[in-house]
Amino acid sequence: MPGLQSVLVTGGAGFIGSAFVRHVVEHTPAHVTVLDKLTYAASPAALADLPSERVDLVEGDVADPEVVEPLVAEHGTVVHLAAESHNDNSLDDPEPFIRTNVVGTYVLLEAVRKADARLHHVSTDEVYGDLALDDPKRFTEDTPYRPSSPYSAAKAGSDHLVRAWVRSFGVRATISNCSNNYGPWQHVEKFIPRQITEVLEGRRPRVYGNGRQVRDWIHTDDHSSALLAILERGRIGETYLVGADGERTNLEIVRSLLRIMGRPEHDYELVADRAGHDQRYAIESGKLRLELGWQPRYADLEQGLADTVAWYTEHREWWAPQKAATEAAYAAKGM
Ligand code: NAD
Ligand code: TDX
Repeated sequence: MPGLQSVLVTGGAGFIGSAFVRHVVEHTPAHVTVLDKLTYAASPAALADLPSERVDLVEGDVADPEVVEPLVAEHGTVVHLAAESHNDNSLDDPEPFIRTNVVGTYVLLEAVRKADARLHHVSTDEVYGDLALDDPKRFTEDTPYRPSSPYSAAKAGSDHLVRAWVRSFGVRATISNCSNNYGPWQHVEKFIPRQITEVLEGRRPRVYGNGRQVRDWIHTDDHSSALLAILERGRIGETYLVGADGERTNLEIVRSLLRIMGRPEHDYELVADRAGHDQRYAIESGKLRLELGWQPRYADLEQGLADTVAWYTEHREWWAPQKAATEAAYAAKGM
């Protein structure tokens, strides 16, 4: 596509969305409009230091066609990140996950179809279900869909809708499925920020089940550069897997965080397991690397974790207001 001039980013006040907006402002001349419902997960503060002439924030629901249609028509290019994103919440109440992730994507697709806009849909590797711990395979673009949780099933549904709109209506869309992200501005409900902030509050990290589950970690800055590469150079109708070879067990991550934070490596607690807990995710990202020349910058996960610990240590005023309510909800479930 010709140089990016203007882009609508749904969910752009969230963890990954705000990182992507920062990346676009830094690496392109484009104007960015963020459409975000500003749920409990949003952090408008993450956008506050960006130049106001480059970024607008519109508060609204991606499932509301009256809000979405004029914005899509005005911008012509959309990157879709708006979603309910936390597996544990989807087990407590699936309804918002269906509304935002499935119905929201449908409403956006109809707006994109009417405006003949370009769409990039941001999804997750969890649509593929999980791999066994002793299985050497990794997910590829051809792995069959087999989601486990209401969250991942709703994301799988959204991916299927995008593919159907490409095939049936000729919508110009790409899809990416990324592994677990870490970095600044991630809500304290998620694994890495939860454990860092538990230690900062003088408590012990809390690991579900036996802690042997494997996640494939990537820094949000690397996810952002992948999203821009796909938006600018990806082939319409294609899916790209995004990952940075960051496989670790949950216990390995907790031990690394404890080491970085100067605490004994065994100083964690095993708590109740997540229902239906996926065992292992792992991404083969050769297509993205070979076709689009993408490479992660954070090759060293330990360095990325150390940077993230430093960020949470310096941003207590941002996360502290969310922390007590998040922990109270976990405590009620024995997690
Ligand atoms: P997040 O929960 O931090 O942010 C989601 C944002 O979407 C929030 O700002 C929220 O206010 C907004 N939002 C929610 N419902 C909305 C609605 N109905 N209308 C408009 N905005 C709404 O999530 P995240 O971790 O930044 O994830 C962003 C996207 O990336 C999601 O689509 C998620 O499935 C995908 N993803 C996340 C990861 C990860 O590790 N976090 C990995 C792969 C893919
Ligand atoms: O306190 C905890 N203790 C723990 O052991 C929490 C919050 C999590 N865990 C475990 C569960 C998982 O095995 O850590 C792992 C990571 O958990 P989450 O941060 O909840 O992430 P996950 O369920 O893997 O999903 C994440 O990656 C894929 C994002 O939340 C999704 O939005 C994304 O699609």
